[in-house]
Amino acid sequence: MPLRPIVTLPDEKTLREVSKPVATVDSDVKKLWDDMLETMYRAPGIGLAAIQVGVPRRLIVIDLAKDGEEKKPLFVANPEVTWASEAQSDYEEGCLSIPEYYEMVTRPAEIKVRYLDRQGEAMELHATGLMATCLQHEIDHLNGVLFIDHISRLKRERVLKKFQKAQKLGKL
Ligand code: GNR
Ligand code: NI
Repeated sequence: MPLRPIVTLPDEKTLREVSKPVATVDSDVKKLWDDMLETMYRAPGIGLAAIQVGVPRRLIVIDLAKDGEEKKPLFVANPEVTWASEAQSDYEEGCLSIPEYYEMVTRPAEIKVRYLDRQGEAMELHATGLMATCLQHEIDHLNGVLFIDHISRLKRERVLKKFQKAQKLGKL
């Protein structure tokens, strides 16, 4: 089952789940990462959390390579932010679980993240720029947090209503 369907709003029951750590990086984890990566490339997107394919595990894939560039997938398990800069940065975010909606989000400009890599080894990564933004966006997913939680309540409720209404009308 390589390509998996992406969970979108209004399915908050799934998207608000808090994902559980993986005990070990085993073949099941690697298979899920591979399916997630394929699903993300196809979407296309630059990051994906396991809960976005309905699996409540603390697993992420990211690839910031542009079209035509060599792919460089990053496989992340059980990430923990160990440091965040005081300096903030603004980036216009989108989410595969909130199709066709984009809004500016302010987050720490740089972070350090401890995680397990594809070999199951503990790693620490210092992320800046788009990588810092994307990692924070994905780690939020593991905690049931969406980027619309970082914007105004008015905008958030408008988006949630739009997706609820679209589903009622059979348009999702
Ligand atoms: O593909 C994606 N693009 C993106 C752009 C700005 C900030 C975050 C992202 S992540 C998103 C894919 C996604 O929904 N990951 O959870
Ligand atoms: Ni997302």
